[in-house]
Amino acid sequence: MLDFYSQFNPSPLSIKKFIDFGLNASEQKSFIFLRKELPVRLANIMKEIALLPENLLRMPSVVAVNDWYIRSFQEIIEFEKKEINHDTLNYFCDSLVKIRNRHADVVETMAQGVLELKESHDVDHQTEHSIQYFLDRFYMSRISIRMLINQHTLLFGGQLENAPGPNQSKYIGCIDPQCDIVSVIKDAYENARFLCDQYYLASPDLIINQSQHNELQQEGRINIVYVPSHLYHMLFELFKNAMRAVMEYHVSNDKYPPITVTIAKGKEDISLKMSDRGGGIARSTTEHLFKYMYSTAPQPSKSDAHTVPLAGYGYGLPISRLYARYFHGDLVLMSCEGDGTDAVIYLKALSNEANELLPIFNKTTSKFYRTMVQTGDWSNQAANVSQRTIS
Ligand code: W6P
Repeated sequence: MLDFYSQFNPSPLSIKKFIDFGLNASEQKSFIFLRKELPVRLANIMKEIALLPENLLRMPSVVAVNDWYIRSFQEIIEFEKKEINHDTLNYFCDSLVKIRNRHADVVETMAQGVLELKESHDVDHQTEHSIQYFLDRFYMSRISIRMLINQHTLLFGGQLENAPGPNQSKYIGCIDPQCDIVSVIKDAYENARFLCDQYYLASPDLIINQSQHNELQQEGRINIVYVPSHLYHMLFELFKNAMRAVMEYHVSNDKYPPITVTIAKGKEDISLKMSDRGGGIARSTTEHLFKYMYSTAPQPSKSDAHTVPLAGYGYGLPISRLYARYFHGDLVLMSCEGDGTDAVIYLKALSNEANELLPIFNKTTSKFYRTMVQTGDWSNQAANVSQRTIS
Protein backbone atom coordinates (compact mmCIF):
# COMPACT_ATOMS: atom_id res chain seq x y z
CA MET A 1 0.00 0.00 0.00
CA LEU A 2 2.90 2.29 0.76
CA ASP A 3 4.29 1.68 -2.71
CA PHE A 4 0.91 2.34 -4.22
CA TYR A 5 0.25 5.67 -2.48
CA SER A 6 3.82 6.92 -2.83
CA GLN A 7 3.42 6.83 -6.62
CA PHE A 8 1.07 9.78 -6.42
CA ASN A 9 2.27 13.33 -5.98
CA PRO A 10 0.69 15.32 -3.19
CA SER A 11 -1.84 17.91 -4.41
CA PRO A 12 -0.87 21.32 -3.08
CA LEU A 13 -3.71 23.64 -2.09
CA SER A 14 -3.58 27.41 -2.03
CA ILE A 15 -4.94 29.39 0.90
CA LYS A 16 -7.69 30.50 -1.46
CA LYS A 17 -8.57 26.86 -2.17
CA PHE A 18 -8.63 26.09 1.55
CA ILE A 19 -11.06 28.99 2.00
CA ASP A 20 -13.29 27.99 -0.93
CA PHE A 21 -13.27 24.44 0.31
CA GLY A 22 -14.12 25.56 3.83
CA LEU A 23 -17.02 27.70 2.62
CA ASN A 24 -18.51 25.35 0.06
CA ALA A 25 -17.44 21.79 0.49
CA SER A 26 -19.42 19.19 2.37
CA GLU A 27 -17.91 16.96 5.01
CA GLN A 28 -18.31 14.10 2.59
CA LYS A 29 -16.33 15.88 -0.12
CA SER A 30 -13.58 16.69 2.36
CA PHE A 31 -13.55 13.07 3.52
CA ILE A 32 -13.19 11.76 -0.02
CA PHE A 33 -10.32 14.15 -0.70
CA LEU A 34 -8.48 13.38 2.54
CA ARG A 35 -8.77 9.61 2.52
CA LYS A 36 -6.64 9.71 -0.61
CA GLU A 37 -4.51 12.82 0.03
CA LEU A 38 -3.42 11.96 3.58
CA PRO A 39 -2.10 8.48 2.65
CA VAL A 40 -0.34 10.06 -0.34
CA ARG A 41 1.41 12.64 1.82
CA LEU A 42 2.22 10.07 4.50
CA ALA A 43 3.54 7.56 1.97
CA ASN A 44 5.67 10.15 0.18
CA ILE A 45 7.51 11.07 3.37
CA MET A 46 7.65 7.49 4.71
CA LYS A 47 9.49 6.46 1.55
CA GLU A 48 11.97 9.17 2.34
CA ILE A 49 12.41 8.11 5.96
CA ALA A 50 13.49 4.76 4.56
CA LEU A 51 16.34 6.48 2.68
CA LEU A 52 17.91 7.96 5.81
CA PRO A 53 21.43 6.93 6.75
CA GLU A 54 21.20 3.55 8.49
CA ASN A 55 22.88 4.84 11.63
CA LEU A 56 20.11 7.35 12.11
CA LEU A 57 17.34 4.92 11.22
CA ARG A 58 18.45 2.64 14.03
CA MET A 59 18.21 5.32 16.74
CA PRO A 60 15.38 4.48 19.16
CA SER A 61 13.66 7.86 18.74
CA VAL A 62 13.67 7.55 14.96
CA VAL A 63 12.29 4.02 15.22
CA ALA A 64 9.48 5.41 17.41
CA VAL A 65 8.61 8.17 14.96
CA ASN A 66 8.66 5.71 12.07
CA ASP A 67 6.26 3.43 13.97
CA TRP A 68 3.84 6.31 14.52
CA TYR A 69 3.79 6.96 10.78
CA ILE A 70 3.18 3.29 10.00
CA ARG A 71 0.30 3.11 12.45
CA SER A 72 -1.30 6.31 11.21
CA PHE A 73 -0.96 5.22 7.60
CA GLN A 74 -2.68 1.93 8.41
CA GLU A 75 -5.49 3.69 10.22
CA ILE A 76 -6.19 6.08 7.36
CA ILE A 77 -6.19 3.52 4.56
CA GLU A 78 -8.85 1.61 6.48
CA PHE A 79 -11.25 4.25 5.19
CA GLU A 80 -10.66 3.60 1.50
CA LYS A 81 -13.02 0.64 1.52
CA LYS A 82 -15.56 1.99 3.97
CA GLU A 83 -19.08 2.89 2.97
CA ILE A 84 -19.67 6.63 3.38
CA ASN A 85 -22.28 7.28 6.02
CA HIS A 86 -22.72 9.37 9.13
CA ASP A 87 -20.84 6.90 11.34
CA THR A 88 -17.89 6.68 8.96
CA LEU A 89 -17.58 10.45 8.83
CA ASN A 90 -17.63 10.70 12.62
CA TYR A 91 -15.16 7.88 13.01
CA PHE A 92 -12.90 9.58 10.45
CA CYS A 93 -12.84 12.78 12.52
CA ASP A 94 -12.03 10.77 15.65
CA SER A 95 -9.20 9.01 13.83
CA LEU A 96 -7.74 12.31 12.64
CA VAL A 97 -7.73 13.66 16.19
CA LYS A 98 -6.06 10.49 17.41
CA ILE A 99 -3.41 10.74 14.69
CA ARG A 100 -2.78 14.40 15.46
CA ASN A 101 -2.23 13.56 19.13
CA ARG A 102 0.00 10.61 18.34
CA HIS A 103 2.30 12.87 16.31
CA ALA A 104 2.29 15.79 18.74
CA ASP A 105 5.91 15.31 19.83
CA VAL A 106 7.45 14.39 16.49
CA VAL A 107 9.70 17.46 16.30
CA GLU A 108 11.28 16.87 19.72
CA THR A 109 11.52 13.13 19.15
CA MET A 110 13.32 13.50 15.79
CA ALA A 111 15.64 16.04 17.43
CA GLN A 112 16.31 13.46 20.13
CA GLY A 113 17.10 10.93 17.41
CA VAL A 114 19.64 13.28 15.87
CA LEU A 115 21.14 13.77 19.30
CA GLU A 116 21.34 10.01 19.83
CA LEU A 117 23.19 9.74 16.53
CA LYS A 118 25.63 12.52 17.44
CA GLU A 119 26.38 10.90 20.77
CA SER A 120 26.98 7.45 19.36
CA HIS A 121 28.63 8.13 15.98
CA ASP A 122 30.91 10.55 14.22
CA VAL A 123 28.66 12.38 11.78
CA ASP A 124 30.42 13.20 8.52
CA HIS A 125 29.56 16.07 6.20
CA GLN A 126 27.60 13.90 3.83
CA THR A 127 25.40 12.56 6.61
CA GLU A 128 24.88 16.01 8.07
CA HIS A 129 23.86 17.29 4.65
CA SER A 130 21.39 14.43 4.16
CA ILE A 131 19.88 15.03 7.59
CA GLN A 132 19.42 18.74 6.88
CA TYR A 133 17.77 17.96 3.55
CA PHE A 134 15.57 15.32 5.11
CA LEU A 135 14.45 17.27 8.17
CA ASP A 136 13.41 20.28 6.10
CA ARG A 137 11.26 18.03 3.94
CA PHE A 138 10.04 15.90 6.84
CA TYR A 139 8.94 18.83 9.01
CA MET A 140 7.38 20.56 6.00
CA SER A 141 5.40 17.42 5.25
CA ARG A 142 4.27 17.34 8.87
CA ILE A 143 3.16 20.98 8.79
CA SER A 144 1.10 20.25 5.68
CA ILE A 145 -0.51 17.09 7.05
CA ARG A 146 -1.45 18.87 10.27
CA MET A 147 -2.92 21.71 8.24
CA LEU A 148 -5.20 19.26 6.41
CA ILE A 149 -6.19 17.51 9.64
CA ASN A 150 -6.85 20.81 11.42
CA GLN A 151 -9.01 22.12 8.59
CA HIS A 152 -11.16 19.00 8.49
CA THR A 153 -11.59 18.63 12.25
CA LEU A 154 -12.26 22.33 12.82
CA LEU A 155 -14.79 22.54 10.00
CA PHE A 156 -16.58 19.27 10.64
CA GLY A 157 -15.53 18.14 14.09
CA GLY A 158 -18.68 19.53 15.65
CA GLN A 159 -16.91 21.96 17.97
CA LEU A 160 -18.22 25.35 19.00
CA GLU A 161 -16.31 27.20 16.27
CA ASN A 162 -19.07 27.16 13.74
CA ALA A 163 -21.94 27.60 16.12
CA PRO A 164 -24.07 30.67 15.43
CA GLY A 165 -24.10 33.37 18.05
CA PRO A 166 -22.28 36.50 19.16
CA ASN A 167 -18.93 34.71 19.35
CA GLN A 168 -19.11 33.48 15.80
CA SER A 169 -15.61 33.55 14.43
CA LYS A 170 -14.68 34.65 10.95
CA TYR A 171 -12.11 31.87 10.85
CA ILE A 172 -12.34 29.23 8.15
CA GLY A 173 -10.82 26.34 10.05
CA CYS A 174 -7.51 27.74 11.22
CA ILE A 175 -7.38 30.43 8.51
CA ASP A 176 -8.31 34.01 9.33
CA PRO A 177 -9.49 35.76 6.16
CA GLN A 178 -8.84 39.11 7.88
CA CYS A 179 -5.79 38.31 9.95
CA ASP A 180 -4.73 41.55 11.63
CA ILE A 181 -0.96 41.45 11.38
CA VAL A 182 -0.39 44.16 13.98
CA SER A 183 -2.30 42.33 16.67
CA VAL A 184 -0.41 39.09 16.01
CA ILE A 185 2.86 41.04 16.28
CA LYS A 186 1.77 42.58 19.59
CA ASP A 187 0.63 39.24 20.93
CA ALA A 188 3.93 37.52 20.06
CA TYR A 189 5.89 40.45 21.46
CA GLU A 190 4.00 40.46 24.77
CA ASN A 191 4.53 36.75 25.30
CA ALA A 192 8.23 36.91 24.44
CA ARG A 193 8.57 39.96 26.67
CA PHE A 194 7.03 38.04 29.56
CA LEU A 195 9.82 35.45 29.29
CA CYS A 196 12.44 38.15 28.82
CA ASP A 197 11.30 40.06 31.93
CA GLN A 198 11.38 36.88 33.96
CA TYR A 199 14.97 36.16 33.08
CA TYR A 200 16.56 39.58 32.60
CA LEU A 201 14.20 41.65 34.80
CA ALA A 202 13.83 44.04 31.87
CA SER A 203 12.98 43.95 28.17
CA PRO A 204 13.30 46.11 25.06
CA ASP A 205 10.30 48.12 23.86
CA LEU A 206 8.50 47.48 20.61
CA ILE A 207 8.01 50.02 17.84
CA ILE A 208 5.80 49.11 14.92
CA ASN A 209 6.26 51.07 11.69
CA GLN A 210 4.05 50.80 8.69
CA SER A 211 5.88 51.57 5.51
CA GLN A 212 4.72 54.75 3.73
CA HIS A 213 4.35 52.92 0.47
CA ASN A 214 1.76 50.39 1.41
CA GLU A 215 -0.58 49.28 -1.29
CA LEU A 216 -4.29 49.06 -0.65
CA GLN A 217 -3.89 50.13 2.92
CA GLN A 218 -6.92 51.30 4.78
CA GLU A 219 -6.94 53.01 8.16
CA GLY A 220 -3.53 51.72 9.15
CA ARG A 221 -4.72 48.15 9.42
CA ILE A 222 -2.91 45.59 7.36
CA ASN A 223 -4.83 42.38 6.95
CA ILE A 224 -3.86 39.19 5.25
CA VAL A 225 -5.56 35.91 4.57
CA TYR A 226 -3.37 33.62 6.61
CA VAL A 227 -3.01 31.10 9.42
CA PRO A 228 -2.52 33.31 12.50
CA SER A 229 -0.94 30.49 14.52
CA HIS A 230 1.80 30.07 11.89
CA LEU A 231 2.52 33.80 11.86
CA TYR A 232 2.53 33.87 15.65
CA HIS A 233 4.97 30.96 15.78
CA MET A 234 7.47 32.75 13.51
CA LEU A 235 7.17 36.11 15.25
CA PHE A 236 7.43 34.65 18.75
CA GLU A 237 10.61 32.83 17.77
CA LEU A 238 12.14 35.95 16.20
CA PHE A 239 11.19 38.13 19.17
CA LYS A 240 12.82 35.71 21.61
CA ASN A 241 16.04 35.76 19.61
CA ALA A 242 15.99 39.53 19.16
CA MET A 243 15.31 40.16 22.86
CA ARG A 244 18.02 37.83 23.98
CA ALA A 245 20.53 39.53 21.68
CA VAL A 246 19.54 43.00 22.91
CA MET A 247 19.63 42.03 26.58
CA GLU A 248 22.97 40.22 26.34
CA TYR A 249 24.65 42.95 24.26
CA HIS A 250 23.62 45.76 26.57
CA VAL A 251 24.17 43.92 29.84
CA SER A 252 25.88 46.79 31.61
CA ASN A 253 23.32 49.39 30.53
CA ASP A 254 19.98 50.08 32.03
CA LYS A 255 18.59 51.30 28.74
CA TYR A 256 17.88 48.94 25.89
CA PRO A 257 17.32 49.89 22.26
CA PRO A 258 13.81 48.97 21.11
CA ILE A 259 12.97 46.24 18.66
CA THR A 260 11.42 47.70 15.54
CA VAL A 261 9.01 45.90 13.27
CA THR A 262 8.31 47.39 9.86
CA ILE A 263 5.29 46.14 7.94
CA ALA A 264 5.21 46.65 4.20
CA LYS A 265 2.49 45.59 1.84
CA GLY A 266 3.21 45.42 -1.86
CA LYS A 267 1.39 43.90 -4.80
CA GLU A 268 3.11 40.59 -4.45
CA ASP A 269 4.60 40.43 -0.96
CA ILE A 270 3.78 41.41 2.56
CA SER A 271 7.07 41.82 4.41
CA LEU A 272 7.60 42.03 8.14
CA LYS A 273 11.06 43.23 9.06
CA MET A 274 12.13 42.87 12.69
CA SER A 275 15.23 44.88 13.55
CA ASP A 276 17.19 44.57 16.75
CA ARG A 277 20.30 46.41 17.89
CA GLY A 278 21.60 43.39 19.72
CA GLY A 279 25.11 43.45 18.32
CA GLY A 280 24.41 41.08 15.45
CA ILE A 281 26.13 37.86 14.64
CA ALA A 282 29.00 36.98 12.34
CA ARG A 283 28.10 36.14 8.76
CA SER A 284 29.71 32.75 9.25
CA THR A 285 27.32 32.05 12.11
CA THR A 286 24.17 33.25 10.36
CA GLU A 287 24.12 30.37 7.91
CA HIS A 288 24.38 27.88 10.76
CA LEU A 289 21.31 29.15 12.57
CA PHE A 290 19.08 27.21 10.19
CA LYS A 291 21.02 23.96 10.54
CA TYR A 292 19.45 21.23 12.61
CA MET A 293 22.73 19.55 13.45
CA TYR A 294 24.31 22.79 14.60
CA SER A 295 21.32 23.60 16.76
CA THR A 296 20.98 20.20 18.32
CA ALA A 297 22.17 20.43 21.88
CA PRO A 298 20.89 18.44 24.83
CA GLN A 299 17.63 19.95 26.00
CA PRO A 300 17.75 21.55 29.41
CA SER A 301 15.98 19.28 31.83
CA LYS A 302 12.44 20.18 32.83
CA SER A 303 13.60 21.09 36.32
CA ASP A 304 15.91 23.71 34.79
CA ALA A 305 12.99 25.27 32.98
CA HIS A 306 12.92 28.42 35.07
CA THR A 307 16.53 29.20 34.24
CA VAL A 308 16.10 28.80 30.49
CA PRO A 309 13.61 31.38 29.40
CA LEU A 310 14.51 32.68 25.97
CA ALA A 311 15.23 29.37 24.24
CA GLY A 312 18.58 29.03 22.59
CA TYR A 313 18.72 28.32 18.91
CA GLY A 314 16.81 25.08 19.09
CA TYR A 315 14.88 24.03 16.04
CA GLY A 316 12.93 27.29 16.35
CA LEU A 317 14.50 29.14 13.46
CA PRO A 318 14.61 26.36 10.85
CA ILE A 319 11.02 25.44 11.63
CA SER A 320 9.89 29.05 11.55
CA ARG A 321 11.41 29.33 8.10
CA LEU A 322 9.47 26.25 7.04
CA TYR A 323 6.24 27.88 8.22
CA ALA A 324 7.08 30.91 6.07
CA ARG A 325 7.99 28.76 3.06
CA TYR A 326 4.96 26.51 3.47
CA PHE A 327 2.79 29.07 1.69
CA HIS A 328 5.59 30.27 -0.57
CA GLY A 329 6.90 32.96 1.71
CA ASP A 330 10.35 33.02 3.29
CA LEU A 331 12.26 33.97 6.39
CA VAL A 332 15.73 35.49 6.07
CA LEU A 333 18.27 36.90 8.48
CA MET A 334 20.57 39.77 7.66
CA SER A 335 22.97 40.55 10.41
CA CYS A 336 25.68 43.15 10.80
CA GLU A 337 28.10 41.97 13.40
CA GLY A 338 28.77 44.79 15.83
CA ASP A 339 25.38 46.40 15.26
CA GLY A 340 22.27 44.27 15.03
CA THR A 341 20.11 41.89 13.07
CA ASP A 342 17.24 42.26 10.65
CA ALA A 343 14.94 39.29 10.34
CA VAL A 344 12.42 39.46 7.51
CA ILE A 345 9.30 37.35 7.12
CA TYR A 346 7.99 37.42 3.56
CA LEU A 347 4.42 36.37 2.95
CA LYS A 348 2.47 36.14 -0.28
CA ALA A 349 0.02 39.05 -0.41
CA LEU A 350 -2.45 37.15 -2.57
CA SER A 351 -4.18 34.06 -1.23
CA ASN A 352 -4.34 32.43 -4.65
CA GLU A 353 -0.53 32.67 -4.92
CA ALA A 354 -0.05 31.25 -1.43
CA ASN A 355 0.28 27.63 -2.51
CA GLU A 356 1.46 24.85 -0.28
CA LEU A 357 5.11 23.98 -0.87
CA LEU A 358 5.31 20.22 -0.50
CA PRO A 359 8.12 17.67 -0.73
CA ILE A 360 7.60 15.13 -3.48
CA PHE A 361 9.18 11.71 -3.39
CA ASN A 362 10.65 10.64 -6.72
CA LYS A 363 13.82 9.41 -8.41
CA THR A 364 15.56 12.73 -7.87
CA THR A 365 14.90 12.46 -4.16
CA SER A 366 16.49 9.05 -3.79
CA LYS A 367 19.42 10.18 -5.94
CA PHE A 368 20.00 13.02 -3.51
CA TYR A 369 20.51 10.64 -0.62
CA ARG A 370 22.87 8.46 -2.64
CA THR A 371 25.12 11.04 -4.29
CA MET A 372 27.86 12.85 -2.49
CA VAL A 373 27.63 16.42 -1.39
CA GLN A 374 29.30 18.58 -4.01
CA THR A 375 33.01 18.83 -3.50
CA GLY A 376 34.42 22.31 -3.32
CA ASP A 377 35.60 23.98 -6.52
CA TRP A 378 36.44 27.25 -4.83
CA SER A 379 39.48 27.87 -2.71
CA ASN A 380 39.24 27.86 1.06
CA GLN A 381 35.93 26.03 0.96
CA ALA A 382 35.84 24.86 4.55
CA ALA A 383 37.70 27.64 6.29
CA ASN A 384 34.70 28.87 8.20
CA VAL A 385 32.95 25.63 8.88
CA SER A 386 33.04 25.37 12.62
CA GLN A 387 31.77 22.39 14.51
CA ARG A 388 30.55 24.49 17.39
CA THR A 389 27.29 23.78 19.06
CA ILE A 390 25.32 26.53 20.64
CA SER A 391 24.05 25.35 23.95
C1 W6P B 1 20.40 38.09 16.82
C2 W6P B 1 20.38 36.66 16.35
C3 W6P B 1 18.98 36.55 15.84
C4 W6P B 1 18.32 35.48 15.27
C5 W6P B 1 16.99 35.64 14.89
C6 W6P B 1 16.35 36.86 15.06
C7 W6P B 1 17.01 37.93 15.62
C8 W6P B 1 18.33 37.77 16.01
N1 W6P B 1 19.20 38.69 16.60
O1 W6P B 1 21.37 38.67 17.30
